[in-house]
Amino acid sequence: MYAADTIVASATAPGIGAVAIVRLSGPRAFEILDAIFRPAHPAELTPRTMRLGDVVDPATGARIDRALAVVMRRPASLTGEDVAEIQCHGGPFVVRRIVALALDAGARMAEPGEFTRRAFLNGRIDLAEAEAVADIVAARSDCALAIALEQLSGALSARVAELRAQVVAIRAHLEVEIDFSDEDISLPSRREVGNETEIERLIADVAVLHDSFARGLLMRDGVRATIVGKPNAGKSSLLNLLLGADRAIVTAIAGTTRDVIEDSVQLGPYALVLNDTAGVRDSTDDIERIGIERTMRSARDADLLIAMFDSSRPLESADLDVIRLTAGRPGLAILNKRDLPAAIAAADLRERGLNIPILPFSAIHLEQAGALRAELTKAIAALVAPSAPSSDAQLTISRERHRDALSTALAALKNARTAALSLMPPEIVAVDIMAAAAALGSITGEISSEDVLDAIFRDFCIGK
Ligand SMILES: Nc1nc2c(ncn2[C@@H]2O[C@H](COP(=O)(O)OP(=O)(O)O)[C@@H](O)[C@H]2O)c(=O)[nH]1
Ligand SMILES: [Mg+2]
Repeated sequence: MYAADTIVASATAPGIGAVAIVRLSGPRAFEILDAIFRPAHPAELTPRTMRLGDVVDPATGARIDRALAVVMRRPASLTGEDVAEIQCHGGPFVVRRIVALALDAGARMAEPGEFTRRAFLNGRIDLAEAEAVADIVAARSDCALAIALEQLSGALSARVAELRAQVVAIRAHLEVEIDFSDEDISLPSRREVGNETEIERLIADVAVLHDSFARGLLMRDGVRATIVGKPNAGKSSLLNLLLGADRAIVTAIAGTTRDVIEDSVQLGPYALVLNDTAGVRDSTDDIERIGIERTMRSARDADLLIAMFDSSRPLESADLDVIRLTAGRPGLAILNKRDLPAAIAAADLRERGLNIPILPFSAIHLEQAGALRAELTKAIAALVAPSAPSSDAQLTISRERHRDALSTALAALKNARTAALSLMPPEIVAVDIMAAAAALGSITGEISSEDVLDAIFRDFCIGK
């Protein structure tokens, strides 16, 4: 299906850069390029070959910029349509002028994500791959990039297609039962055909992919860690050390940090979003009390807790509160200020029930940052590692739309299982089976409504 009109937009970010790209796609792309671009050495336009020339205003003949142009013929192009691109100098005014010339020559301004949307509609990429394009643009860490690239390469689409094919195969078995149910011939019983075991295995496989969402989200958006500990334990010092900057105010006055301070760091392939907090203690100061409430909220929402203890001071009730906060949660304990004479040791924390790894530390010694980063990287890796080492356990989904589609498929398969087990007529089981197939198909866009497409491509920028 080809769009009738030709769209244009700057494919590069607004602002000043060395180069900007103006992109045209549609049936008139070459004609419009021809109208506004004069090659320096006239010759046939060879697809995928850059040509030097001038962008000119066809109305006046005035030169607008010296630029490179390239064309890609349909269907082997980004959008599956004829595509022309002009690489011009990266100034906002130049770009606006060239886009305006293309509009005058008959193009229409592209909507956000319209190039990618056309690529999808023309079968160049499926919906999951289109979403991966947006995820690559939004990636903030190596692992966010890695899952987006995996999805762009079609690994997720292939897996979903595989699952869907299995669902359709069950449907085919049911079809046989439906066709022959009126006839007086002996069919293998449904149990022999194996519908239940097949459905059972499918439920398990779909669940594995569905459950990878928690991990995928951590990989895509980063792991949220909250630093908790009593005032003066060294939380803000730790944040500054990890960020390599004086982000939070550090003083010897307990209760200096009032609000939650957030910033993020790269740790190996991961992004870690750090929250420094006011600290855990009873306070009569109103502002500090609000800060402490926020500490508790941040700690509750965190993926990982960094619990700080001051080794130079005896344990207090606030430390015990911190130990309680870490119960059953992924975390790393820092036994700080080990450069000072020790009042407590790791064993004291263990005795009080602390059950996460403990790192003896000194936040005022810069050279310790490496050890801290290594420990934190380990803690994050444990969090995002697949729980089951099965072959497709590495495959992760990272979009709510995919998770929701998989939940729908899962629920439909479970209904089908119930129906099959209670020996419902095959027609009834088939309804649920088809619902599962439809839900899986919606991930790659086999079945997709305009609303779904609008919601997905709305998040793209213009020119993508
Ligand atoms: N000797 C020593 N002092 C530290 C260490 N870490 C932090 N401090 C000091 O402890 C005080 C409180 O630190 P701060 O980071 O503000 O603690 P917070 O209240 O937990 O945020 C400051 O004077 C820091 O310089 C450490 O490892 N050793
Ligand atoms: Mg502080």
